[in-house]
Amino acid sequence: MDILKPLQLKNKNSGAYGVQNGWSTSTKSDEIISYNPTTGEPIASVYCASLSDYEMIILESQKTFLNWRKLPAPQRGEIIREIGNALRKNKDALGNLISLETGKSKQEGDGEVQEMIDIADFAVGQSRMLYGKTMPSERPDHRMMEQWHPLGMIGVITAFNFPVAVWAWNAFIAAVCGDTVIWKPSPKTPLTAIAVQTICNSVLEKTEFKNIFSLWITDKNEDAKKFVSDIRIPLISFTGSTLVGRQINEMVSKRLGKTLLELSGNNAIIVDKAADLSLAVPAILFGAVGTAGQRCTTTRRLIVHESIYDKLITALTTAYKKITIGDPLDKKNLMGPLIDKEAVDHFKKSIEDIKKAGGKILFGGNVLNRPGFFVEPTLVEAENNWDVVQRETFAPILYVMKFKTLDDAIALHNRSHFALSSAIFTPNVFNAEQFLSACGSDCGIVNVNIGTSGAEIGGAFGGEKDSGGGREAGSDAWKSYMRRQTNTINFSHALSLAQGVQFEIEKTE
Ligand code: UN1
Repeated sequence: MDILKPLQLKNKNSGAYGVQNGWSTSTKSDEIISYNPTTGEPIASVYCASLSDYEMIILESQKTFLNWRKLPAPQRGEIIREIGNALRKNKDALGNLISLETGKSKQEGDGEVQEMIDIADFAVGQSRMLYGKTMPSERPDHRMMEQWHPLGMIGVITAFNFPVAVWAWNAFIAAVCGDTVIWKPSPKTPLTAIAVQTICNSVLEKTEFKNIFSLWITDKNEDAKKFVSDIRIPLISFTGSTLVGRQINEMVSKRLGKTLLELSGNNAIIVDKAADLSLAVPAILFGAVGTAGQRCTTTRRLIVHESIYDKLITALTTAYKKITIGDPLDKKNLMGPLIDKEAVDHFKKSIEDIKKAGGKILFGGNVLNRPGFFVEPTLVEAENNWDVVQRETFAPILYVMKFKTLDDAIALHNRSHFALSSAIFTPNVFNAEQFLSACGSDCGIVNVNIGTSGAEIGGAFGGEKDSGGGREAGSDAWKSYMRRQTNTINFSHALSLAQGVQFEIEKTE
């Protein structure tokens, strides 16, 4: 296939990088097939990484870490700068592959590569800003400070929906912090992972640090459990469902390891009575329909002031009719397929549950009768407390509900197990500030007059409650990849104890 060539992908690819000579040559294991969700047909296959591949990857990564941590952080940043440049060169080809393998639109596929480039640039700057504080000591001629040191080998488990950007948030920041990274991508998107590893290798092969990034692709639950429970990996960063995140958290906590969890969301937009609908409508559309509703930041609930409800529903249904659905590689299409049959089944089940609960379908609700895994973007009048509304269906279903007062809207908004991303559309500064205040949205991401999805990398990304509590990407998320060390240095020639404690042995003449 032409799309695979520029990225050096073959019909059968190795699913493990980081063994002694680079890619594993083992062909004994099962093959993982990558399917094109637009047609349901196979694209190419990958040899599943074996447990012996895994052991070798761990050893090589560990060896690399011992030297990588000694390289001054700004020099580590230089290597990430070059990887960012290699991604710039491959943006179009990688964007195509993301679109082919995940079914997201070409524009969004390219956007995902741009997100990688942005975080690479950010990481370069961060490499000169791994700041520790100094604090005044209570003792004379003492100095106190803190330093940040790398943790070691970081395990990164990513989901199919953002198959490369979320890896880059973790990997580039962890790398400038001095960690090495072992990646277990979703077995639904193995090809994009291999392509990214290949692009990184084009830079790393020229350095002494070939194994700062390694890859092992497996679809075996048992192997994933081994990875998560491996005491040699101090931090597991996981992006995926709350259900799996909870299991991972238990396994990692048991060994007192650290986790960074980016889990499900049930993100809502509040549309206030004087909201500018020319801003709100396109933001709702992108939030609910972008990536076919398969972002963790997808807008799933719409809480609308009763006075503008009819007007907004009319504007939305008119806009929904114009959404172009089809081959995501064709730039005229705004929406591609869901990832696989299972996702379509979840969509169907939710539509059934909506009907049973008495929900009114205002638009869509059907699976499209064509090859691949296409469904209609769907608008439903629903009640917040219904089970189906409370769970995250990874599909383009938007639940609409009304409110009278902002207090009611905020209460409705926060009545969810999840707390990832949220937004309000209002020109009213009082209402906007109330939503941003401690008594407002309980989410990790809270926006005014922009939608819930499409966050920039500069901020810390993550949510609260069942959304996991982790923070990745910008701001001070780098601290998750490092261990903090507190230092007290005495330059007084006398030993004094803190808290004024006296502990002296009586002097005998
Ligand atoms: C995800 O869906 O897991 O904010 C990540 C966004 C993207 C990242 C989404 N920048 O929608």
